[in-house]
Amino acid sequence: DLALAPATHPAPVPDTPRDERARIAAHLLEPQASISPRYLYDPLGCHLFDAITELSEYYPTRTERAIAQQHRDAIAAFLVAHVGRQAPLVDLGAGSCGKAPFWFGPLGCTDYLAVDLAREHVEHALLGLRTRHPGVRMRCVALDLVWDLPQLAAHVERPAVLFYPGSSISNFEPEQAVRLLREMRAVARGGALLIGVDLWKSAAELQAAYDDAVGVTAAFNRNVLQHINRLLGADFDPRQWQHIAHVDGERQRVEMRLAAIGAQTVRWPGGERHFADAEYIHTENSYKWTLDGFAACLRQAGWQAPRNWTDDHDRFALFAATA
Ligand code: AVI
Repeated sequence: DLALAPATHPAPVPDTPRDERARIAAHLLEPQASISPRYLYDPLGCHLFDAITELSEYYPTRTERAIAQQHRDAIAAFLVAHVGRQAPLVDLGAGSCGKAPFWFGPLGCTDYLAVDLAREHVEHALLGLRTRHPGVRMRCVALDLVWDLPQLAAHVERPAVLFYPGSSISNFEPEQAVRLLREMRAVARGGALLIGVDLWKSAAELQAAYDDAVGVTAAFNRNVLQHINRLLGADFDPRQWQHIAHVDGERQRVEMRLAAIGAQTVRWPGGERHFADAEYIHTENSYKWTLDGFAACLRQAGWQAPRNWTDDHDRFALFAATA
């Protein structure tokens, strides 16, 4: 199991654009260069991620959906037993709002709060949803979960079900995950949590899921360089970088890397970095949990009575817990 961090962690402080550029540059200049995974999600990156979720090798999305369908009644019964019917449903990182409506009926939801950084994207999704679910009040709150999650409490008036699917929690360091889960608990106002969590499995399955045959994940990863070129004014040539998915058994995570194809120097206003042939930039961690490890993480964040539902191969889990 992953070692969990101590009980309190200060929230990071948000950047101004200049700070943001300085921070991106500083990470590129560290001995082990890195780019934050947040920069994977420019508009093209969002489309490429949607395409990833359709790949035969990328099991999480489809497996999570199957678990929800198979265990819908039991999961809803657990949540309703704690919060009652008609509790607000708070969809964290809602995106196209594709997953939450499945739970409207089972939870008797009449109040839906979609939370995402991309307000326009969510507002557009809500237009269609409103006509299909006229009895549900729908609101959108645009905020960055990493910096601003505690602010969400002002928009939640009573005990709510917080919904965080897709194992997005995987892309945080375990100690950061505990901090976010603790902040979620404060937002839930005594309600409950429903969260999707990817599980540790064979290196071969993970390798395939993060380095698919068609190369969609490679394009998703390389696209981060175009995004950094725009943000920083850098001159990365994405064709000169190879996508690598590295399975780290000790840390129970998959690392995405971009390795230089040939020695090269990347320049931006006020800085440059030389990369040797095969030297890599670290772009993402995707932590894979064990059932016990994630239950411990929930408890450490103050959540109670964690329960989980999995698929037949224990590839993925839906966890529910009470605040
Ligand atoms: C969004 N997140 C849960 C995905 C994952 O599996 O870690 C991002 C991703 N990276 C490569 N493929 C998918």
